[in-house]
Amino acid sequence: MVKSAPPPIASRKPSKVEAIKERSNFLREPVATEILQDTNHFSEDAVQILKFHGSYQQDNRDNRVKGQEKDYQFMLRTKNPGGFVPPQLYLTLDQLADEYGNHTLRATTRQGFQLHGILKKNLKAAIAAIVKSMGSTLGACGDLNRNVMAPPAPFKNKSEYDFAWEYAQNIADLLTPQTGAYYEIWLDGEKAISGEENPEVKAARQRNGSGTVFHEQEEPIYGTHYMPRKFKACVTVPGDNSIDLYTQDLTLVVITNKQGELEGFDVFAGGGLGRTHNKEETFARMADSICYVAKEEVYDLVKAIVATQRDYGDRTDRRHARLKYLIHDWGVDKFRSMVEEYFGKPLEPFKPLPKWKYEDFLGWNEQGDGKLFFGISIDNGRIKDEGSFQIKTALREIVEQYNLPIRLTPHQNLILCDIEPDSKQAIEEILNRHGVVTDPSNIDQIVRYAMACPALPTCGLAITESERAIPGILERIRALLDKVGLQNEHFVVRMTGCPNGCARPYMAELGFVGSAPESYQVWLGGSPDQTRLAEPYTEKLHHNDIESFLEPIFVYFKKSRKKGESFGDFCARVGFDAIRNFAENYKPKSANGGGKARHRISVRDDIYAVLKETADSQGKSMTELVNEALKVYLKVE
Ligand code: SRM
Ligand code: SF4
Repeated sequence: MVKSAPPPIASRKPSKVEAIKERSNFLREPVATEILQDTNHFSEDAVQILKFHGSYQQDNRDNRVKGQEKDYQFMLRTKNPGGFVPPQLYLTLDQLADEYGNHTLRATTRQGFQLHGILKKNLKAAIAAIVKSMGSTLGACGDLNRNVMAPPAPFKNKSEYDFAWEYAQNIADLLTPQTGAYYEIWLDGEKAISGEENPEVKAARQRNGSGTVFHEQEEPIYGTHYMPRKFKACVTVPGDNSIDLYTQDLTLVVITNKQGELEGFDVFAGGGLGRTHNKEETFARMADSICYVAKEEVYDLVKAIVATQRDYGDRTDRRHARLKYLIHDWGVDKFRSMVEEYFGKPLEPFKPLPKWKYEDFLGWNEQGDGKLFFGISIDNGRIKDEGSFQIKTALREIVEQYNLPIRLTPHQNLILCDIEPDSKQAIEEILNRHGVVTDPSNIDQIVRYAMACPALPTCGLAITESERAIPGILERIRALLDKVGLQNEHFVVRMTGCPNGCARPYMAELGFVGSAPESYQVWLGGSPDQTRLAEPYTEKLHHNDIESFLEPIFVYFKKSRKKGESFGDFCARVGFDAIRNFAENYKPKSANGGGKARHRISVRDDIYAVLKETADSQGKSMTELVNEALKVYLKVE
């Protein structure tokens, strides 16, 4: 099969970022020059290139004052294939958060860590420290392959998990940018001390299928222009959907034989969630099954898919540049034939797979080699010390004392691995002493399965609050469920401050997507195992109206659900017309459920955040605190 020449970069005008990449001399400039300047921020062009190095220029949006310069700071994101963080790297990140950051670490939805609040003058020292602790931020952001995800549960007696981690690492290596820019800029040219690269991966990177590589270029796979947009991949095992496989550009599923030996991979492609409100041409999309590939050919197939997107992805409109749009516009058949051209032969049919399941593996679990692993729920991935809740200190103490590796989960949680059974009690004691809930059944299950993106104050794209708002909103949802008689009910709630979808809200059973200040678009109908896309039910729900909006829907669910049916499955089964019809005719029994009268007032988002923080640190409810404060202010006895 002979591959025809790829199209010229674009017959329409390429986007601004394409020219910035081209001018950058493989990600060097203008970052290399500007990092040496005594300024507190980078130019527009440098900001774009800096992303490829794993950092975003941000400003603290709480501190914005009209007419004054922004409070510039930087976010740093690590790349940890399969979420694996060795103990030394964890301790370095923990220290950097205190030394240069905002004293928090943020576990992300793609199994990485983020540091926030770093000043430009400290960026180089922070990146150098990460690299010297065997970590990396290279390619954590930017138009290239992002962190490769894999199931986080560290089973040692299930060979398919080993293969998933091995290939997640190898795909990450295969698609790592080859430019020397990273080491030149952040380590003064000193190459990182890293293990020998897998020779198979090295050879695969150079091997030209049919036009998959550029010869004699610093970047054999990416070329001068890198990818048209970010590219996201994961490797999982049959049945384990802890990595939200339908939302990825590329998913490989390990296929083993009866003896547990690796044979090959099933391949999905074309998932992605980012969209823009009121732009119908942008949408969340679930990945399609594409083919099966034998293990010997997996790198060539990955390269063929990457090359197809690299050469045919839209470089003129960044809102239309992800692989999902190429597959949507072409159809799966045309996509398959183009991949075949690069691959050099026909693709094999996809193999049947069992049903997907989602488990979070919180609490104590057997690892399968005599050791234990312990999954800890971290609210929205934010590792911080606050009042009597000192998870950051507890984790540092544990990792220091027991030298434990960590696996970050795609749900912003963390798993301590390789624990000797006789350390179990002492580790639990450290956590309890620092106010961390160790028994997952003591966590409200709505909170346990919920996620929110960072949004305000760090995210420049946030339309409204997310991470800071979700605790209060979940508390209110719990109260409402109790009120309508759904005491022990739980389902997947996810929230984002804008439609980009960073906490994957479109796969949730109840998704909140920021659509205006203090308001959310509401998505219903995703499944508990994230195998179905939700749909937008309403465009703008003010957060004050959450109870009146959700109450009829919960009552309908309680009344008409099938036995054991989850909230998301119920919404998808009955459909939005039926839900709307029920809601329109619904008459609440009494405004407050017949109990004591409660009145609702709204407070500004920033005041809400301080109120929540103070209430948490004082161990009081927010209502108690407001009443106390108002009593004093209004001089009420
Ligand atoms: Fe994201 C941009 C945070 C996972 C879709 N994402 C951003 C930025 C960098 C904002 C920006 O561009 O200025 C956010 C930084 C906020 C901050 O202050 O930290 C941000 N995204 C995150 C994280 C930290 C959210 C979290 O709660 O953990 C996740 C980091 C993952 C990592 O370690 O690499 C994160 N982002 C995702 C995911 C989920 C996933 O990958 O599984 C998605 C949806 C899946 C997808 O890509 O389709 C996602 N982020 C986006 C998009 C929309 C992309 C698109 O195709 O339209 C943007 C905006 C953009 O790229 O233009 C974005
Ligand atoms: Fe920012 Fe939007 Fe992503 Fe939230 S979903 S982190 S608001 S880009």
